Amino acid sequence: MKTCLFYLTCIVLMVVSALGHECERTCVKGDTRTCMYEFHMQEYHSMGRACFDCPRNMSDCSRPECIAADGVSRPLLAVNRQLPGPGIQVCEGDRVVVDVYNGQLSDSATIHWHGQYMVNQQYNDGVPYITQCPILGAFRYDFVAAQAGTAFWHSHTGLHRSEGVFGAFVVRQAEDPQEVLYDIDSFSGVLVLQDWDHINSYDKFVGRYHSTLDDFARGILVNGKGVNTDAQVAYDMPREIIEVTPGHRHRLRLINAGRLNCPIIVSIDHHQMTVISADGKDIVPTTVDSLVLYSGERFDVTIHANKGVGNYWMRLNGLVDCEQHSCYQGAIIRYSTASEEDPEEPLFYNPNYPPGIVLNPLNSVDGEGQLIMTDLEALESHIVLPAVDKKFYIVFDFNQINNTLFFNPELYPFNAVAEMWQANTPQVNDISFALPSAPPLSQPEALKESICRYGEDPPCVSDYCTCTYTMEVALGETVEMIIIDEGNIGDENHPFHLHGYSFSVVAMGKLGRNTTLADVIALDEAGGIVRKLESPVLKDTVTVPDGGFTIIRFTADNPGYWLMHCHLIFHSELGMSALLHVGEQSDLPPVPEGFPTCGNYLPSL
Ligand SMILES: [Cu+2]
Repeated sequence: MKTCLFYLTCIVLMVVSALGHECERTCVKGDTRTCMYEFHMQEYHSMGRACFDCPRNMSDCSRPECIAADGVSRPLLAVNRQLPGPGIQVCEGDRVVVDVYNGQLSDSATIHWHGQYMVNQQYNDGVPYITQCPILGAFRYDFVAAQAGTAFWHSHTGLHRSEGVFGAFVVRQAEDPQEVLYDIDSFSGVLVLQDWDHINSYDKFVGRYHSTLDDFARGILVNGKGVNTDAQVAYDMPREIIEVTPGHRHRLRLINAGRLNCPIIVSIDHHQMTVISADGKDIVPTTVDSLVLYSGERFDVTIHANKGVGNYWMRLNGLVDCEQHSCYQGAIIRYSTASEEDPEEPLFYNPNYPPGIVLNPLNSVDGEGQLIMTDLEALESHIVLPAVDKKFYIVFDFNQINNTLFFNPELYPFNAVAEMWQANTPQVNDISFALPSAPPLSQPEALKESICRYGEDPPCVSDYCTCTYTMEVALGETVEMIIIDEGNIGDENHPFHLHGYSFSVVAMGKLGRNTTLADVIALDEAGGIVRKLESPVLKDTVTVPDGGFTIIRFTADNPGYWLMHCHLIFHSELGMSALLHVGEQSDLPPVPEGFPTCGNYLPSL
């Protein structure tokens, strides 16, 4: 019965996806709708039978339910047999109802709406064991799309996002303050970027932490498409094509849904980009030659199709974990009257920024021609209050400890194994975040068993400390978070993401190849850190430079339990996370009727 229902739904979905969803429309003031979606999640395969003779017959690669990717056949996890999963494009104020059907053989799921703050609809944030129980069968998300801008959705369970469970979530406005800057904001101008691999993430994760496998990516995809750049012999595959109308200014919405540490440099041959929005929030337009997106970030840009009619490369070059295998990709900016062919210029890996201005460079805060987040201005002017009620120091780093998830301190401790076996543990303030046994939002008593609080001694006896690390804030307090990456190991960075809020990015700095909490505090006390309090950019995800810091501020006006974490999936799943608890249980809307419950069953003997 379940299978029959599934296929019937699929046929309906195919028809719907060919026509476009009824909510995908020009937004008109006063016209808000209820937008219904069905998400069917299932283990699936790229280059499966739906792909027929792809890539020999190139048009077969675009058949419904064919996930061609870069032509490599591998298992994955998909929603509605699509990669990326179905995009949701609605208007501000629409009610979004998504029924998630978990068709996996043995795993649970949740969906997080990255970029929606869920004010008064906290039960929809989609974090397992924090805002809801994991979905075993089916679950309905039902919320108002309250934040306009470019966002995305993804599973927040295990490695799902890494396996393909993500998609665009775009909220347009009837009256967009940036409207004068572009002529066309098409539904197809949404570009979901991701790093890509040729094995599944579970093999990768287990291989990385229980054996000696690397954690490097093997490619980059744009809207699930691209050429295999890791192959000995390259063969053609369909690329993403962005059609532009000569003479017109187009709005493109870029999303990095990536999983490993693969910051992506985006540039377009012979065209500058004007950045108009960061993480869905309007900014004073800033023209650049290239920009970097870290996992979880979004930037909206406009490009002016005012060059010679033709085809131009949009180049995507990966950094850090995308460097070892020289991961790059090309999408095509095609003028509508141009011939259907690839651009003539050679396409190759280049980890250097193209000449000109780069926005958001990796681990650099003051290079020539470089703009960082504190150089941007929010479009709507605002002043950040000079005083804060609560200040938190959040130190990200890899620690060389006996994480009992991979080491046995009695049998094979960290220091007794060869270097190739010494997997480091990503932590926050020397603690590995542990999920409680039930979501505190609806079952607050569950938190008591595992909670440890910021500023208190954690209840740990060994060098591996794990608990539900929580920062407590009263409703309405102003908060400053000084996020530091000590950078002791490697030359990585961490993209920090906070649920439930956008925050002002007031400072960003780098002290050296590595640093310490004490050094950052000393620098700050000596007046060495200037905070930008006039119209700083508002974001929900921001990079923290290696050996440096990023300082954010916000008013804690959204009560609830909000996860904050590194957005790199191996890091967050290993506990580079913490919980922000704002307000009291009485500040929350009532638990929805029939909301599922969960918990451990360990009765006393
Ligand atoms: Cu990280």
